[in-house]
Amino acid sequence: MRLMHGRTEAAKSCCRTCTEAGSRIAREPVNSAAEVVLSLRATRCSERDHAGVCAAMAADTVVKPKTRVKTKTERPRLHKVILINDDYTPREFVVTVLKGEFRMTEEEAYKVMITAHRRGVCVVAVFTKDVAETKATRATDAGRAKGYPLLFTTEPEE
Ligand code: TYC
Repeated sequence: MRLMHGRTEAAKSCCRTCTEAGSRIAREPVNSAAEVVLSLRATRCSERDHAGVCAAMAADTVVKPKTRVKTKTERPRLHKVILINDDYTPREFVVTVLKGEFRMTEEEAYKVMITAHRRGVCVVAVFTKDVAETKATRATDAGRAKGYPLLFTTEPEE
């Protein structure tokens, strides 16, 4: 069988019964979203066991979808780590924590620290939820270990 303008066409048959079966299929419209390829492999055809031939026809039916399944992988939402100002933690200690936990240079860390100092808060960086929470906890714990109220929080990015 061959696909012809959305219909199948009997390519070859080996007996009258099969020709009729083929023609019947040929008259049936093909699903527009699918290409139906039917191959006849009637090696031992006869009127008597033509049911077997039809079964072979059915078994050889391959449906090849024309439409493609597009997998959409959504990126994980990022979370901000926010540094909160306080009146007690020494500036230099804040800089040290930023450098150690967030791999910042002295200059970057100072800018973040001074922004939090002046404005009350400063976004340090964005990470996946897990990483943001782990880093915020570790940085906050570093301050607590020294008796400082240094605080890092997290929140999801818009
Ligand atoms: N405000 C603190 C001080 O003057 C320094 C500081 C800056 C502390 C930023 C926390 O998030 C902070 N010693």
